[in-house]
Amino acid sequence: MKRDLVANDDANLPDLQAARRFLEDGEEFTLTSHVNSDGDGIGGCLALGGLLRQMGKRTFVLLPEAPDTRYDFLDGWETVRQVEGPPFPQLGHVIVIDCPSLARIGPVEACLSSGSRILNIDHHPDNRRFGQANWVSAAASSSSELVYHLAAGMGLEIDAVAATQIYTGMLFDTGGFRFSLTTPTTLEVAAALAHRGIRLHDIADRVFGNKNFSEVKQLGKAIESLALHLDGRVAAMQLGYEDLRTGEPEEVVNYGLLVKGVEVAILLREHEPNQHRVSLRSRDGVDVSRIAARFGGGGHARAAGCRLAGRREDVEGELLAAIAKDLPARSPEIRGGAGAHSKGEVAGCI
Ligand SMILES: [Mn+2]
Repeated sequence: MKRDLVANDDANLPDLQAARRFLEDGEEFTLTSHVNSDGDGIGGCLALGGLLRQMGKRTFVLLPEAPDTRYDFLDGWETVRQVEGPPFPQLGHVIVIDCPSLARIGPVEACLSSGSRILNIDHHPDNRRFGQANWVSAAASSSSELVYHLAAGMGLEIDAVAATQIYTGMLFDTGGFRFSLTTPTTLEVAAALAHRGIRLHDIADRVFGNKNFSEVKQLGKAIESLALHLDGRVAAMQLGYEDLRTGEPEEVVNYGLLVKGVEVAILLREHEPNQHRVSLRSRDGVDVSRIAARFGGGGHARAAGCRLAGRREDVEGELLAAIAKDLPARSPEIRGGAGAHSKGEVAGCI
């Protein structure tokens, strides 16, 4: 066991052993993640791919779409392939990272057949354990943190390259170690990675700064649309179809929670006319994954999403009606106003 192995209290030993056997048995692995892959998915795929090559395995990262250029500083980013077809390649050993269900890999699912064998690495609480092996823990900050525990448990050498990739996933999903999925173990793993000599401030700048001018202007548009509902407890923002030409920034939703007294933040992104991607964030008290699930979506308690069709006003009305049912009764201190919320807790990606 390596000196700096950090135990994950929630780690299930049979699951770890099954994951290990899966990796030892295969010779060639395709790693993939969800549509609109983020720092956790891309970082986790690249890290585990590199670690498997240490074991003499062949690995490929295949994503539903071209990887976000935000992560082009990660070693191996340029080798990431985007799925193309039909005809779709038929994959053997597949590692699915950061997906609660197989539907989340979008077009990559067409590359799976009855002969495909899947290792499922994920930290979503609603994970369906769809793999032949499942390395799943909702107690982990990120799927990348689970890659760390797996690699450490297998005695693999986590060098600065892998450390940078894993740290990127953890940093992204915890919003810079601020969100509710940040645990003592998360910080211990981050410290172990930092000891590899990775460039902490550079990574933070790449993940959270480094935006295009147009993206920052777009953020301004979203904030301009900010409106409060349900007695100031819900903040809603929207970006219309025309506003999304320069990208679809999901993290914008977090700005709604900056407002004192807001318990739930909503962002509607109209990616096609009258087709909205909905992002939900909450402080303690409202489980937005339940609200998203009512509309066919899902996610984490503090961060979730779904899709809705219709006019923006109607969609917003439906969401507000659903949220109103789940808002807890206000405590007297909250009625008193200022200082109602000391903790701004939101989870990371969905
Ligand atoms: Mn994640």
